[in-house]
Amino acid sequence: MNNIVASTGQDGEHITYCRICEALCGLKATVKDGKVVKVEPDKDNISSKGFICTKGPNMVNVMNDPERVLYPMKRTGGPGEFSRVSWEEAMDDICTKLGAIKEEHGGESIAAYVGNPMAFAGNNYGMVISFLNSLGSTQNYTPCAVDISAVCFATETVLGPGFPIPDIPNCDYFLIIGANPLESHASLVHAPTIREDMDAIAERGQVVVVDPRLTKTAKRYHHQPILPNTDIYFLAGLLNTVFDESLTDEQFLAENVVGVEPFRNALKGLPIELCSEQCGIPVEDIQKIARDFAGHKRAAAYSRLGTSRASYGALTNVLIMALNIVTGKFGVKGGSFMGANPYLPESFSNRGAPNSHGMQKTRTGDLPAIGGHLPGTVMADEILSERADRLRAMIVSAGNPVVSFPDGSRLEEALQQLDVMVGIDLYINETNQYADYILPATSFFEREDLPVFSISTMPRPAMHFSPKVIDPMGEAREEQYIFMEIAERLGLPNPVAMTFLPEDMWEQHKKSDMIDMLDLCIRNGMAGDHYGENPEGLSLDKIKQHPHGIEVTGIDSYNEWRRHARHEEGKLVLWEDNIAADFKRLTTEGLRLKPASDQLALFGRRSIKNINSWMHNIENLVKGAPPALYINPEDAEQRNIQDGQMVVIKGKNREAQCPAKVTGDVVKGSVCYPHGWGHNGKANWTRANQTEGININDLLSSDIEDVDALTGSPLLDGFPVYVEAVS
Ligand SMILES: Nc1nc2c(c(=O)[nH]1)N[C@H]1C(S)=C(S)[C@@H](COP(=O)(O)OP(=O)(O)OC[C@H]3O[C@@H](n4cnc5c(=O)[nH]c(N)nc54)[C@H](O)[C@@H]3O)O[C@H]1N2
Ligand SMILES: Nc1nc2c(c(=O)[nH]1)N[C@H]1C(S)=C(S)[C@@H](COP(=O)(O)OP(=O)(O)OC[C@H]3O[C@@H](n4cnc5c(=O)[nH]c(N)nc54)[C@H](O)[C@@H]3O)O[C@H]1N2
Ligand code: SF4
Ligand SMILES: [Mo]
Repeated sequence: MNNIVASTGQDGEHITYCRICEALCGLKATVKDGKVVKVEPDKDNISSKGFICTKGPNMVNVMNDPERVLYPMKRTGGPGEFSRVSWEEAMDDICTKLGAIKEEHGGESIAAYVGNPMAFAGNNYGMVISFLNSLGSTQNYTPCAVDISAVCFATETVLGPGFPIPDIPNCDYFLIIGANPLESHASLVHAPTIREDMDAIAERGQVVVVDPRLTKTAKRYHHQPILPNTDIYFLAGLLNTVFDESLTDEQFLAENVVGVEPFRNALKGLPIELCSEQCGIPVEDIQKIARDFAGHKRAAAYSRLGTSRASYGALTNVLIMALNIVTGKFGVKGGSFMGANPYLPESFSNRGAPNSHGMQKTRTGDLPAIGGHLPGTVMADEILSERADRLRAMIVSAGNPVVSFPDGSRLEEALQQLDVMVGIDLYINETNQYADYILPATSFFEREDLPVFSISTMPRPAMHFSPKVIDPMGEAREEQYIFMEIAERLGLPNPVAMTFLPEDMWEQHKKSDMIDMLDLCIRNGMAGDHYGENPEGLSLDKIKQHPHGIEVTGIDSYNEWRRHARHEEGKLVLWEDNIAADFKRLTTEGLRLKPASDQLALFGRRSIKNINSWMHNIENLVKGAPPALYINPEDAEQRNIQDGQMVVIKGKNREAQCPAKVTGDVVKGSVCYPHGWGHNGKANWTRANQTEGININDLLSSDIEDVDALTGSPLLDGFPVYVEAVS
């Protein structure tokens, strides 16, 4: 193994890792004359073993994109019209305005939205929440409501905060519900080699993919089609079969679970015939999957986006956890378990902790914060509200909510009502085009990092440190230093120190940054070196000596859930008020936003060459035909729609036109179109603006009555639309 790497900015090969998605693939970057000129897979990376996708190398084109923002920019005209200013001028004005808003209207008038790429930046974790708290603000928005809130809700309700992960390396039956890991490279489970892992499972057992579309993953393994937004019924059908046929693990339930009886009784309100009719899967097929799942000693049920933004997304994810639990496949080899987090100390315990959900609610709509994240669905309302402490200032870092949330056109109107808006980004995008200032961020090649978010989703825990490959280009700065400077200028404590240390230590750690703090946590953590007490343990220095990654050992991952359990006796909880209320809603009201007989259920897709809204300025990734609306041949025939013809999709508040692709890959009654497109020409990405996709989210709804009451998540998959041919 080649452990000798060039130091920051030096010509030669640098070992680093990709931070575009959760796979965190190992990369080898070649630097010449101070620039990254080539990116290849790091064949020696202990997790990704030489796997990368096309986006990793194309990140160099993002970094070197002539349209990248490399200097602080001040808006000097309409949306998207900016001129270069100095950091000093930008920071002076931003801080004066934020200070005045806090003084006059209170901290709650100031919000932040931190987008997806920051989940992979070890330099960001939790820091923005601390920054807001020091201002007296709880207005922390993220994409969670369009992503993981349902999972977070379910996990914290049943167990405690964290993520349940499937033991992919060891299971023999892998039930995937609403995820497409061969294109997404897996979410909420770190699995860069997931294709090899799933091939091995298929060899020794079975991989079943429940999806309304014959995806790449479904095609390779066993596909079980389902109608969008009906998984709640499919899962109720599975669980009823498990209970009715006594496929439960009674000993595990007796020792470890409370609330089984009321949970089981509630399921009786959803008989399997009803479940089958609603989700479109024959009774025998539901029963077979239940029997096969329970019958394999090592089986794991796993789901991602396809179940998370559904009309009962939170309850659906409770049922997925319940399926793993009642069949005795939770916390065991080959089942699913709570990922270990080596940043936590050995003494960590959640015993007796309250459920954080609903401790904070949105001021408009009364929707719960999930894990401290407010649903972005209400941002426009919060800005446009009449209340004295309405949102007047917003910092958007690494996000594009105008495109990533439903009804973005309304958010665009609202953003123009802010007194001050700051963007921190690599680009001028559809959202920060309205900012007063855009501050230039570093790409991952220009900063050091450790995995933080992903570490507890690793079935095979491993630590990777990446030094900076090159110094920040232009005047780009890391997000943490931007927030630290704003805090200092406003006379507030260092948000990084606030995140990790008790108050009496903040002054002493005025200049400490994220990597300093993470080192502290690792060394004191459950796998740490405890400053010499455990010489075999981890420290940042030790991790740095292993540029291709180092395995985290000495953690009993399967039993890790026990220290995360909130229940006073450390048990799993299948019944509480929120679950009861949602079961009642489901059995009395049925599905929210169920398509009428002449409507179709619109759901999304991802493709390997794209990541959400932001790599569309790169020619390699967007060349070719624009995205099309996939429609089933029967639905197309009914509407006189020919393959390739333009169609109009009519959503809640708006309509849009795109080409149709007639294909049996999507189930009858549904249509499929990806999100992240529809660049409206105001952002300054020339190539992206030439693409012909539409912003599908603008057809969907953020209205309070349309979102999931338990999480504030909008319905993104299964939204009812009308589709007609354009003559
Ligand atoms: N190439 C690429 N990779 C990515 C991303 C990207 O944009 N591009 N995004 C990253 C991000 S931010 C995330 S969160 C992850 C997401 O990771 P995944 O969840 O694995 O990604 P998706 O492709 O959205 O998979 C969701 C699947 O659910 C299916 N589905 C839709 N509606 C339903 C339903 O009602 N029921 C069921 N059972 N299935 C349904 C869809 O057809 C789709 O195949 O991917 C990450 N990786
Ligand atoms: N209909 C529909 N909508 C969806 C989804 C869906 O499946 N269907 N998926 C949802 C999901 S899972 C997610 S995660 C959200 C994503 O939603 P967002 O996070 O709001 O949006 P992104 O498109 O990821 O935009 C990321 C921005 O960060 C910038 N950026 C990239 N790297 C960095 C960096 O290192 N630092 C800084 N400061 N900026 C950087 C990019 O230029 C871009 O402008 O979209 C959601 N929206
Ligand atoms: S799968 Fe692609 S985008 Fe994701 S981390 Fe690996 S190289 Fe990067
Ligand atoms: Mo996401």
